[in-house]
Amino acid sequence: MVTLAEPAISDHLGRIDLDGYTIVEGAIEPELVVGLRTAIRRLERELHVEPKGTSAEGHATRRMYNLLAKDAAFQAMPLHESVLPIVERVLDRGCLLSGMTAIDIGPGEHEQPMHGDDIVMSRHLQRPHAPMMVTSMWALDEFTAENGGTRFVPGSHLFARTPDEPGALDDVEVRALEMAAGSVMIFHGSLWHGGGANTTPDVWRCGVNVQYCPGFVRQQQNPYLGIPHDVAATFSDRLLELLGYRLYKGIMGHVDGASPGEVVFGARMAETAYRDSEQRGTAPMTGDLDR
Ligand SMILES: O=C(O)CCC(=O)C(=O)O
Repeated sequence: MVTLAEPAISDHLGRIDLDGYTIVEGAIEPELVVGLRTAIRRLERELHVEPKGTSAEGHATRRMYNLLAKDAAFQAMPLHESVLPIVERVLDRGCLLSGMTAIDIGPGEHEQPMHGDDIVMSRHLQRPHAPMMVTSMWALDEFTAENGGTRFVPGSHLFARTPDEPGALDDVEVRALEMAAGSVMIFHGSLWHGGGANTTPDVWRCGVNVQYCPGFVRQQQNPYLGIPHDVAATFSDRLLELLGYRLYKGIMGHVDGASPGEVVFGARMAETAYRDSEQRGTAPMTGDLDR
């Protein structure tokens, strides 16, 4: 595992600003990589996961959503010390887990259409804009140009256009993400990218997208309904916070004045809208929001 000290975090942030992405080499402990890959392949068998057959999800790709409800092994991912400190600096500590998807690209898969992960929000904001999503793509197998390593366009998070516009891809440099199992690419949600074609006869490419969004944005995968509350009750406080069980900036997401976590888990996650942030001095109207 890479322990991220301040100079390294600043380097990664600089790369994300400039190029739209950074790669944390050797980020993940080898035993965690093996454990996650084993869990994914076991669940694929047990749950009879088949390609979903859309152009976004693929015709030879096994995808699984809502991972935190499926196996306790996945709880280590959103909190990982080699990734989360970078994401928290791009967004802020109130960021949310937007979703986690296992993406196992099989032989014969075609290229996924190029897109930005925050394309839904880009329709409402003028590009380029601040990231409305930050994606960490975890390689659980080696990623190569042949087995479906993610294709991406460096610097495209700064483009005013989106990749679906006619001719948008004509004059851009498309790279294939090649990285060893255990490395993680972290990228700005507006970066143009897509899963690669798998031209190998028999090599699968297993990756997991762990995606985060600002605390004021709707999560792509709904954890409040997707993760049974007795399962969520076993999660750490920080993981519950990342799922949105506390309030963003002391107000966003409240349920009749209480945090969602207080409604579901009681005192452990209690927070009262307006009052608690005023007492902390971080209230939106009267305090220092950044404290
Ligand atoms: O599998 C990949 O390499 C990228 C997947 C992706 O970008 C997506 O599904 O949104």
